[in-house]
Amino acid sequence: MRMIEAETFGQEREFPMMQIIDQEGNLTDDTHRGEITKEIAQLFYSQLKKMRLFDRKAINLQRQGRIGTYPPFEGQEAAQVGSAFALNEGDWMFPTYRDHAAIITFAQSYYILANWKGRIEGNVPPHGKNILPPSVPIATQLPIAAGAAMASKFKGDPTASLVYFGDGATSEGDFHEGLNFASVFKAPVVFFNQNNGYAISVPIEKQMNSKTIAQKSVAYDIPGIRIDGNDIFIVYFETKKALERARLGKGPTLIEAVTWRYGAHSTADDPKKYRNPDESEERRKFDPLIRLELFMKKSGYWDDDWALRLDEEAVQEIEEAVQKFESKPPPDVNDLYDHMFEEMPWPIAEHKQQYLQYLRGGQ
Ligand SMILES: Cc1ncc(C[n+]2csc(CCOP(=O)(O)OP(=O)(O)O)c2C)c(N)n1
Repeated sequence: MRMIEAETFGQEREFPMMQIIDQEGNLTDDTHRGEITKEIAQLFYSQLKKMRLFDRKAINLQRQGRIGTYPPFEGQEAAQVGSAFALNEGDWMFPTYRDHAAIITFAQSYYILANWKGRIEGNVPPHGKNILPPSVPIATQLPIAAGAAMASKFKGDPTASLVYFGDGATSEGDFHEGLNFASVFKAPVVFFNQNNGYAISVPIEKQMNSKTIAQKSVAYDIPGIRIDGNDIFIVYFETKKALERARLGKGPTLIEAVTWRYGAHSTADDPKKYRNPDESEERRKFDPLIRLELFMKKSGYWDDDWALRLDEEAVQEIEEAVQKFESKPPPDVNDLYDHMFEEMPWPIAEHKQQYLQYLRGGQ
């Protein structure tokens, strides 16, 4: 009998895509109708628009040689902004290299720009914000987030952790270790996956046989949900619910937010080599900003003057942030070496001395 239960288990658990507004801006679920006010819609739209403009600006900065390699996120704004807005002030964020919109929203600052210029300040979030530096080694942040959440729990600290990762990360061992530890220890952590269809050039169907990422929650006996990652309302309300559940000691949740990256994996690759450009244009039908605009127009929440002012303010805010980070004095060369170890290992100390000597004009 146990065999039969095991065989039917997967079939009983379906992971339908959850949504509150569809791509035409229609409300498809009434659950949160009372909470979706003009204020919240305008707040969400403002941040989505700012982040889209920021992303385009950052690509231009990279093209002009003013920052280093940059991983764009256009298309993924709702997934990042909606989930970041769901955090409480003292919660913890574990972002990846693509999650600039999540970082800026939670930090309420563009400090992360400095990171993409190789500045140490880019790894130090504004005071009082618990944000780790963006993780570039894929999935390594998941066990770290699970461990940090376990620490919060052991200390009786009422905070939750939110950890971001892509679809590709779910094929790494660290994904499974992170979920297993979090499940066993009922750690207050939310695993927030942005399924943007590709791990660099590898489409998701070549990477895994699982039908969804949400179903991977079954193996760890934790709740798993699949949401429309381009619908900021479902992202916000479901992330908030999962974070509250975590804070109540009920353990982790896996959220799969289905979305799309319109552009390149990073400014170092050309998506035309592995993806039909028409496909990305097709995806604009599901755009997170357009659907919110349509919803706001249908609800009487849209105001053309407000939208115009918003664009002007956003451009100004981003320009000021760029000026601020570009007006900093050149970085201290010691920053390259001084912050990893409490006691510097000798090969690094030797390398540092050689480099300083080279800069002084020696050999
Ligand atoms: C451990 C590790 N292996 C390989 C890489 C090279 N790499 C950088 S990004 C990437 C793809 C990650 O895809 P996904 O997790 O879907 O995130 P996305 O880039 O789509 O946001 C890979 C393989 C890396 N950074 N770290």
